[in-house]
Amino acid sequence: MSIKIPQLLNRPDVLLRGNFACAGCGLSIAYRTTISALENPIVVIPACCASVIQSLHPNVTYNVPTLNIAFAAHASAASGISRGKKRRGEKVTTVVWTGDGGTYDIGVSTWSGAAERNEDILHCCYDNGFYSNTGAQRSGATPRGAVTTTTPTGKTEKRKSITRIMMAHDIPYIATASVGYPRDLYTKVKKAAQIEGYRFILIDAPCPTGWNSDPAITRELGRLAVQTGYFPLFEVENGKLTFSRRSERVRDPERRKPLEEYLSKQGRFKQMTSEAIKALSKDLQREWDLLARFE
Ligand SMILES: Cc1ncc(C[n+]2csc(CCOP(=O)(O)OP(=O)(O)O)c2C)c(N)n1
Ligand code: SF4
Repeated sequence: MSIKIPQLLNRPDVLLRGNFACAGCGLSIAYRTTISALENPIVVIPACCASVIQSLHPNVTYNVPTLNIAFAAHASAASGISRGKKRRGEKVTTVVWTGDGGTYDIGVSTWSGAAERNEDILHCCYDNGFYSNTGAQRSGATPRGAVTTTTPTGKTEKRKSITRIMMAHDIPYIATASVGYPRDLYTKVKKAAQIEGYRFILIDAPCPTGWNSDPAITRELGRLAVQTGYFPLFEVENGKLTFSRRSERVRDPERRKPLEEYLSKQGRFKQMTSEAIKALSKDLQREWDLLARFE
């Protein structure tokens, strides 16, 4: 019998039955793991799949206080909540919960301002690498070569490095995590919750519907992303970067699983030629090298 996080924590589930998430949805695993780790969370959600899966009014499947807000307003709204609660002496964790569209693209101005002011906010981005709820369009997080409805032959540009953009804001805590390693994600959220100021966690969250992958292998895809070097796990504390144990292990490209093992399990990469895979590998290694400069 499998034991679920709420049972382990002896508290009610934060995401109730009857939600609209697709089978194997990485976002719902990421949400449940993250929000379960927090005491008194208040969650601010802009337009994205997370605002859709909660169900239709008057029903709601989020079991914590939640504010749905326009795309370009998430971190501004969260700033007001965080300051208001502090003024009243109420101890809460104000969370911004966005997709990659709301973090990499639409919504940059709101979080960049809040990060520059070092607002007391935990910003979590579940990254599925495209705009899933509006029909799988490309985003700044879409990797080179991936098919989306607006890149039908594969994206020709590289994926944006949101963590390096965040680093330029000199915020106290940045981490990457994956639904493939929920314990690592849980530990990082717990750590972030103890820190004051703007904190950012990027969570690799496979989307079987948009990636055209088997819903049963969502966690496996998360682990493969790390083991192939596609998605490095690390933390940045006050500007100093440390690769997490599982990524430190595959720092040497020779020790990584072949990238093809990860790509071949997703329909969005099916059309990639060996040249295109080489170009993607080059992007990935370049990002590793740039990150390593911050160690
Ligand atoms: C200013 C604005 N532009 C566009 C939209 C339409 N829209 C709603 S959700 C969405 C995509 C969200 O993508 P992402 O943040 O990656 O979350 P996901 O859908 O993948 O969960 C878009 C383009 C909108 N609501 N507001
Ligand atoms: S489209 Fe993707 S991210 Fe959205 S609910 Fe379905 S599996 Fe989750």
